[in-house]
Amino acid sequence: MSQKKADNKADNIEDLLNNPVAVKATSNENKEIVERRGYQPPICDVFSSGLTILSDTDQYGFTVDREAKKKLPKIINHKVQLISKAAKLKAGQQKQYYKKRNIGIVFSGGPAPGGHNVIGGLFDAAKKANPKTKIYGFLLGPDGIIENETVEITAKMVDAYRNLGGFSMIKTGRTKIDSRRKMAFSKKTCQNLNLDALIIVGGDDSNTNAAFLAEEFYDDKIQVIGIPKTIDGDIQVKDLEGNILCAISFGFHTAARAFSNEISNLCTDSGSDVKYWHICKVMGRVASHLALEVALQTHANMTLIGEDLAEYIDQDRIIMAKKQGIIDYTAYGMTLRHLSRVICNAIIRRAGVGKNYGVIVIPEGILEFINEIQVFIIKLNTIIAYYNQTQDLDFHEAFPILEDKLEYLRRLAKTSRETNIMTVWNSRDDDLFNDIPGFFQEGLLTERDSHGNFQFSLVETDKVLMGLVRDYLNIKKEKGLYKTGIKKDYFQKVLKQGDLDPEKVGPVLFKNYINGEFLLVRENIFSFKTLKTALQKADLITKAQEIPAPIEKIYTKSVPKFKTQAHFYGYDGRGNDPTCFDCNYTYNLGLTAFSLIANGATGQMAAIKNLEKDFSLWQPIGIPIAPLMHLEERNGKLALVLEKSVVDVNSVSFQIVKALREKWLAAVPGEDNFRQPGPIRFAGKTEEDRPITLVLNALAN
Ligand code: FBP
Repeated sequence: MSQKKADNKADNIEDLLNNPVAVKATSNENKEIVERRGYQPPICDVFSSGLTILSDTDQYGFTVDREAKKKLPKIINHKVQLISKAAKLKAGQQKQYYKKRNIGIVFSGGPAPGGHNVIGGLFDAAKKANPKTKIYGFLLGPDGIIENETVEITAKMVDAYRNLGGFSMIKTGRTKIDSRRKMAFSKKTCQNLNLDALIIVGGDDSNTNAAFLAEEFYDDKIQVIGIPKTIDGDIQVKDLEGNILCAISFGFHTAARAFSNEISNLCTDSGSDVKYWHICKVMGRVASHLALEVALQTHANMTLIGEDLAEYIDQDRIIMAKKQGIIDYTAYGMTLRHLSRVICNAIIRRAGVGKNYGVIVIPEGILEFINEIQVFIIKLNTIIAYYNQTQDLDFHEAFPILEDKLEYLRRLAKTSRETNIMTVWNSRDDDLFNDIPGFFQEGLLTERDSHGNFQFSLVETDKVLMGLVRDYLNIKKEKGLYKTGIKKDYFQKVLKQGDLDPEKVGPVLFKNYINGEFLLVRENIFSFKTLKTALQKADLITKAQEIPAPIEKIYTKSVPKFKTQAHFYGYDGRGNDPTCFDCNYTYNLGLTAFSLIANGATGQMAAIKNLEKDFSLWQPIGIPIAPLMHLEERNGKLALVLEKSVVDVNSVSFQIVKALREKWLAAVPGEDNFRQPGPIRFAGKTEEDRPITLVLNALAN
């Protein structure tokens, strides 16, 4: 290209870039974002006067863990605190409430839609109480506290992120403040910033951190408040009597709605080109709350719920064992093999009515509920943690490739009996482990996160399961038990078009010709050769004759093809802009956090009671974190952590999903029962403005 031509082109591009249409079309801003930023969430009535008071209540009790009592003595006796509106306080109190403060806030763990509104609510309340108050954002999660990396949050920053998803304003990280050293650095940072209070927005592990920091900072009068965040929805708090204090963590509704929209689109697609089974893995590190909500939102053909599998009892095995006078412990809980059979049976039943397609939802954490896998996870956690504690190099650095890791395990199995040092891995474990596919072994040996958690999102759970399903389907196919049902009138039409008598061929070809709406090829016909033999035996053709084309066509159609497409729904939904529910919830959580701080609380989690009800009934409260802690296996040892809440199989929402399972599987002639929730709509009234799980569970009260 000549220099002149190149210059012209550059000028042209400059002109184009400055063209108002191009400027608008390529801008980062759009109408939706502008509308979102301008939305002012409604505030709970208790905040309307700008002044609140706290009162401790004995109405709600918890079973307190002995270890929690020992480790968190200063905050263990804290009570649930009710927040109410105040018109005026006593002079001293009022001064305290409105005093200038320095407040730090940190995001911890995975992003969850609504985090920016927590900052928005906190910022608005704090600045209203005293415009001189400063809000510091710790950058990149708890590392920001340890390393004193902060930014002072300004009105401009808050306004830029109002009602928007992600944690982009100050970012997040997964570091745990779990050593004396990190604790000391954190304290130093808070003292250097002259902090009055620290707010930790996080999941179970981060709220655990909040409790330990509250205990540590107690005498320095630095208040620590937790905020229940995680798309997994596993921070739910009930008291001893089952009263719901926190129905769900923030971000859950948005992620579930985002996943549901995508999965419902797949339902539409699969029901249109009728050739794929879509295997949808949805996030949720352990609990299956997200999968349950997706089931309610989409009515996908099959949704597995981990907690349900854990409850499974194989009655046949129990009866068999009883006859032999023994107890078969393997009958309790679902095995991977058995689960693959349950899935196969559903696929075969749908195929029988001509439906070689569908949508299966698999929760990311399902393996946690499969006994045999759970045992491996715990044993390997212990081995890795022990190695890291006793050797200079990290386990994964010492054994970078799978073969090295397997070799180490092999050695461990051999020496376990002799040395008595690390006895959790014996030769039986090693044999069983060597039976599973390499990519799955690799998954189970994957690096644990900073909290010692197994990283389910890194394991191709769906691949493991669907591999077994495929094998089992092939066995069923070979036995002639997996066939595509052929619509009777279609069969009759095709045969008549080929001048053949369907009434003569039908009973020879199909096992249910007389009564069936969808015809199933006989089990002894599983190849062209066996088909030919059957036709000859019935004198429909001679040995010399070929299989007539219409019969060949019908037979070919009756042989099912199991084609799958795998999808993972996680990071995408986690980054979605929040639903109205999450916008309102999180803004009010920010206001609640400030109210707790202004009233001197510490070691509490800001929460909103009655989330399952109408907004007018939402009740901001403070929940003491310490009494919610219990002992759990982490890094191969028992550690005091906030208890995760998994799906309650007796809950109304689960029972309803269970009762509708068969309907949604739709292994009968006719249409599927898919539901289309549609995309997250920010403006206007949506059909349901809170998680369906919550709406249904509220029916129990
Ligand atoms: P949090 O509990 O920290 O909010 O994170 C939840 C989650 O999104 C899980 O659903 C998922 O298993 C995990 O984070 C993924 O972790 P990472 O972001 O480190 O890949």
